[in-house]
Amino acid sequence: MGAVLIFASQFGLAQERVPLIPKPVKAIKQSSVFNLDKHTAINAGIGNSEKAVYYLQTEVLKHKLISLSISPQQTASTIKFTIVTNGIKNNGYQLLMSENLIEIKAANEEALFLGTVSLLQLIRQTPIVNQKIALNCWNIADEAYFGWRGFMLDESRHFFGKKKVKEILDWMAFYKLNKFHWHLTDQPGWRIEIKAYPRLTLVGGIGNHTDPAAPAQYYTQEDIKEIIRYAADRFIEVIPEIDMPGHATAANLAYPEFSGGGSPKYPEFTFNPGKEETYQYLTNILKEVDALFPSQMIHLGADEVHFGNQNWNTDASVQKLMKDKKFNDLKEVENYFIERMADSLKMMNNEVLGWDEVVESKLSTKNTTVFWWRHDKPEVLKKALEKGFKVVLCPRLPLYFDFVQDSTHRIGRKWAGAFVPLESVYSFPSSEINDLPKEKNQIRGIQANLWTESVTTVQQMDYLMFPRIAALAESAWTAPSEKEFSGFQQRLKSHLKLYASAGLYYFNPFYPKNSAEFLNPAQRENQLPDSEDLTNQEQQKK
Ligand code: TNX
Repeated sequence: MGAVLIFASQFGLAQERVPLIPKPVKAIKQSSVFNLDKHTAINAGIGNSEKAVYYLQTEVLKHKLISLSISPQQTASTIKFTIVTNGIKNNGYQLLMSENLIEIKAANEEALFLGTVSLLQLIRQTPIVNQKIALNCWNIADEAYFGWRGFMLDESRHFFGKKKVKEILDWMAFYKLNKFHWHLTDQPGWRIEIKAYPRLTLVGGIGNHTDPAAPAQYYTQEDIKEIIRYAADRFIEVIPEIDMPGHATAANLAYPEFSGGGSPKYPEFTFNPGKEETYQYLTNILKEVDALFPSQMIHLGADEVHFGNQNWNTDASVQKLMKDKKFNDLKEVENYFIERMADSLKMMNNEVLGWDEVVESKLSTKNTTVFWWRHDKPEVLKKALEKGFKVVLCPRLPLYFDFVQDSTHRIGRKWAGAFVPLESVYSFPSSEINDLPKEKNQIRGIQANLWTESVTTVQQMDYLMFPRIAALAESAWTAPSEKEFSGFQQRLKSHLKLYASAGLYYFNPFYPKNSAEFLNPAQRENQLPDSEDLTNQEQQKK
């Protein structure tokens, strides 16, 4: 009987779920407890772990009001950071916990940071009692499945500002997401200061999707640098998007001399591909962008040009270009434009990123990453892979976080009756996508995109992001064979409590089943205005 009990309890321990999102490769529960308090010392090698150590100190102080000091000595309660030269893969880490010592080991500082994030998740989910946090010990060995774990925010349609962006970066770090794609220009507003062309923000920054007369809102170059630094402290790379040749309305209001006109529904939508001056103008803009962003990648957009390029059919300079180059249709003009701009980026030693419309062009596959967004066009993804492009997967279904989550929700974009429930984000990518023929590493990773036509308040943003961002993180980090939705849901429960204490207006997927446990978002939601019922532009076109 005794033996059975012992066996059962050991089995019970092994079965216990480590409360981490994303789920690590391996986690074995230990029987010991590590008490973290103000006497706990941080032991770190010099010159290789400062950022991770500093992050641990500031986060523990912020969330638990405990200040940890660095000490060269190992004490009876130590957290030790070690860079190891062999045995751990580049993007992997080990987190080894025992009664007196927590060790984080990795091959580089970025991976040490990822191990620190895991430790912080354990710390934040453990209550503080008598000024001590009694951490259950785990031995964890972990590594990322995808290298690109991205989130895109559109701040042209609505502008949210530095405070909210920093908050997003905090949560991205919490979930080991590492690429912040910043959509800074589009029809309603141009949001990045360009010194050579001040009217881009002074005029182009005026208005947003709901109010064309809203006072100018934009990021100065100092603001941009501040955000980049904040992200870099969390090992997040910031990638700017300057959308062209379509979605250029705001820029064209500021500098009409470079406008290529639009269509009745999308006036002044494009830059003019027929004028040589346009290429100089946009190259000058990209040079400033390149100097600001250390990522050495710029996203050129290149999406949905056909929405508003009707004017090209009659514009004298575009017509001349078509005649000179013997172009047969406007798609060839579009390809020519994007190839010219890619040449400019190449001179700046930048990688070219673009939405999946660029698959048709002759861009160098070596230097270009295609963002596959049209989930209803799997053939475009296949073609991108066949041609040899690198790809980031961000299909509308299920990775557009502006889409409503189910039929009863009022917040989000209501798009042709399609929803993006939590489970669909969790189940991405499907085996059909995983099994597509490709070279190793051709798929760089996955990304969720938050377009903000329907997002006017931070509450609406929270509701659309949380907890779908947690599902995104696990889809990006954890190998598909290791994912399991019911386990994820269990681990998610205590994360919802963190959302609540952070004051987020999150969606509770367990409501009403567990409503007593959490705040009641369904009721709160009724107090918010309905978001706009956006029509599907593409559908209308057909
Ligand atoms: C499509 S995705 C767009 C965006 C819209 C979004 C709304 C893409 C490359 N273009 O301009 O904001 O749908 O869901």
